[in-house]
Amino acid sequence: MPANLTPAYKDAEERFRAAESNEEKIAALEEMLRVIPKHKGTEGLQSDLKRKLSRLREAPAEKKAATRVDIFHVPRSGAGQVVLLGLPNTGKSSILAALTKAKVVVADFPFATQVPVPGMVRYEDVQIQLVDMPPITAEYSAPGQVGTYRNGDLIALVIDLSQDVEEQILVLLDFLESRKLLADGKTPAVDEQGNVVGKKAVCLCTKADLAPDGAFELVKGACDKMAEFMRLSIPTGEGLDKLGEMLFRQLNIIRVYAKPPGKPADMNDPFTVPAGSTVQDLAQAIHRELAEKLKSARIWGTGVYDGQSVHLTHTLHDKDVVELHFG
Ligand SMILES: Nc1nc2c(ncn2[C@@H]2O[C@H](COP(=O)(O)OP(=O)(O)OP(=O)(O)O)[C@@H](O)[C@H]2O)c(=O)[nH]1
Ligand SMILES: [Mg+2]
Repeated sequence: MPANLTPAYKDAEERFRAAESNEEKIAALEEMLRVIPKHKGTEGLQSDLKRKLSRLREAPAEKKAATRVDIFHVPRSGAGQVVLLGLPNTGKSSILAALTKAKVVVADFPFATQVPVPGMVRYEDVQIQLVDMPPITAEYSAPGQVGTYRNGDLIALVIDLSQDVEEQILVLLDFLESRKLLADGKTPAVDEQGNVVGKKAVCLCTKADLAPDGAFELVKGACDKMAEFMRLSIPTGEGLDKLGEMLFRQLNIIRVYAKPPGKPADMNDPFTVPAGSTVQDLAQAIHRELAEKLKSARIWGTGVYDGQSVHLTHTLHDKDVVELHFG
């Protein structure tokens, strides 16, 4: 086996080994194929995985009762997935309770949350998935928990400003760094094959209403790998109306409205694509097979005149309206 497999691959492989149903095995194999470094050294392994996958896909359907679900695998939904990370009782569930419709347990005792619970945070016309998590401590984190963080797009550290912030930072950074989960705010951790290993992280500082002077500044000074810091308070509402915008910005995505030729665009339902995406990338995101037939596009938005015809390599901007012409 090649030695240069990534932690993401090894996680998926671990899930494959632990899988009890074909459905779980197929999901794990698909993930392994998605994240496996693509180079000559892994070609044999790639075809091996593909063979296993097609054999499993052809296998007769299993009885439902045999299916066991990995509770730490949270299927992605919306424009991006943000996963909370914090010590017990720091206010993680309270953030979901305030900003989403998810049914979470908020309680003044530790370990109130025992499984991940996703909810949707709205920012303008975009829905961002926020995942409440069980807490971690210096001694304990649930075995499947790392997988949830690796699967997400962004990690949000939750630090309770009313408690010892330095101790919390120590535990959280140790958890992230020992598992190579953390990327630098600016340059992501990339392995030899160019695969992004670490995740971007932001820091949500909770209970701002109870914070001693200087606590927020202390957090900012001690976590230089965070992309952004935000003060939050449930009782005073501080920061709550700004969180959606911050997550949208840090997810580094743009929304684009697709317009059928000769008809108005549906301005209520944007596609979201990574910032820097081109017209061709958008077509791929909408429909892989149709994308091959894409011939030209017209754009209303940033840096163009209304309805300008552009090349397929044209870089899109947030809120562009795009009319795709297929041949
Ligand atoms: N004063 C104040 N209390 C808060 C704030 N946010 C949460 N709390 C309280 O802190 C306690 C813990 O809140 P939770 O949201 O359950 O904390 P958690 O991080 O989800 O806890 P675990 O699930 O055990 O990890 C509850 O009593 C909340 O009411 C805040 O901004 N200000
Ligand atoms: Mg909780």
